Amino acid sequence: MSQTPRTGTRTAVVTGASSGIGRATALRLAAAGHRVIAGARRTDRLAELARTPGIVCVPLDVTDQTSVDRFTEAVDRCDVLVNNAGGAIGTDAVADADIAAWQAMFDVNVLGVLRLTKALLPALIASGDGQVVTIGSIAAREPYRGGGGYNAAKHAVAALTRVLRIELLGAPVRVSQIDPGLVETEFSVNRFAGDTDAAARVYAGMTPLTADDIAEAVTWVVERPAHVNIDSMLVLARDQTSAQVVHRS
Ligand code: 8X3
Repeated sequence: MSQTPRTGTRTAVVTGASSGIGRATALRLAAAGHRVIAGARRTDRLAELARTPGIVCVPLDVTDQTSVDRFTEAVDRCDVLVNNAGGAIGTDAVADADIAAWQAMFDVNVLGVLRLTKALLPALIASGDGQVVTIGSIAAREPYRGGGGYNAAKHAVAALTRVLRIELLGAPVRVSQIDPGLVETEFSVNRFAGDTDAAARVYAGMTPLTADDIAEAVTWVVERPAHVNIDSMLVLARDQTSAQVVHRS
């Protein structure tokens, strides 16, 4: 069996690539010599990414099966799928849960991962060394006050990812989940519906991770030799030890 590191060109599909961890991952994988197919809803931002050598951009809304089907038709090869698209809506207590917000979180975080994974699994298997790398969250491991729908959705992502790993045992596809803690991206601005002051308070007085820190972890996972499966990875800032325990100066 070959123990050769994965240094050859592979085609990586990255979802949610218009900003944050997705964008940083697309850029890092392209810089490492991989061919990247970047998908996202915000096509104006994709245009900017498309100017980067090695990156092809295709519109993608992971919550829309028609969009996923069109996107998949444009994917001629897929060695790596980075399921990054996702996000949180609000911090309501369960008692005050907004059903529509929960449905939206399940649609993008859980069903989005399912739609892309299901659509690209044949190509991943055909590649002979496929890899699914799903961006989970510390919220996938640890429930926290106000986490409600996001915790439930990310726990579901973790279950789906683990089941996939188990079901693909014996197939040439690796399955990994990378769980970031506090990463300063548009995540919190989106969670607080554009309230930049509320978003800034999430990272106040501490040094959060950057999107590129996670992109570097994804790239490392992708570049392990074919026989090495990094099942899961929790990546936290030094200033964070659990979901709601953060050192702030
Ligand atoms: C984002 C991290 O702590 O806001 O996935 O849930 S957290």
